[in-house]
Amino acid sequence: MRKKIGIFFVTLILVSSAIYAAKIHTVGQKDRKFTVSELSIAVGDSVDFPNQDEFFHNVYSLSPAKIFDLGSYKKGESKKVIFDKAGVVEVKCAIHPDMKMIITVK
Ligand SMILES: [Cu+2]
Repeated sequence: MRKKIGIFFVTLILVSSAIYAAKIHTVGQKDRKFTVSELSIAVGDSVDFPNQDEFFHNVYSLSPAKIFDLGSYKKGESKKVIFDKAGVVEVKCAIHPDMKMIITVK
């Protein structure tokens, strides 16, 4: 009986983790701005950062919930970041100081 209960819970965990599939969100860089100023995502989700401008951008963050630096890249290129920790992440561009957006990871 105890073994059956154990199997039941293991199955339950496997099924519930399969139901939640991590999502991929998109935040572009267009006209020297991020296409979204705020985004709310779940832990484990990723965000794709396509450059849609004619010039380079360098997306990065120094927020403790996710520190990253994608380096500078040109139009048509995109880089993806996986957000594995809950918290508020301020995303900026190293080339254009006015470019800012917030990702809330829950
Ligand atoms: Cu930029």
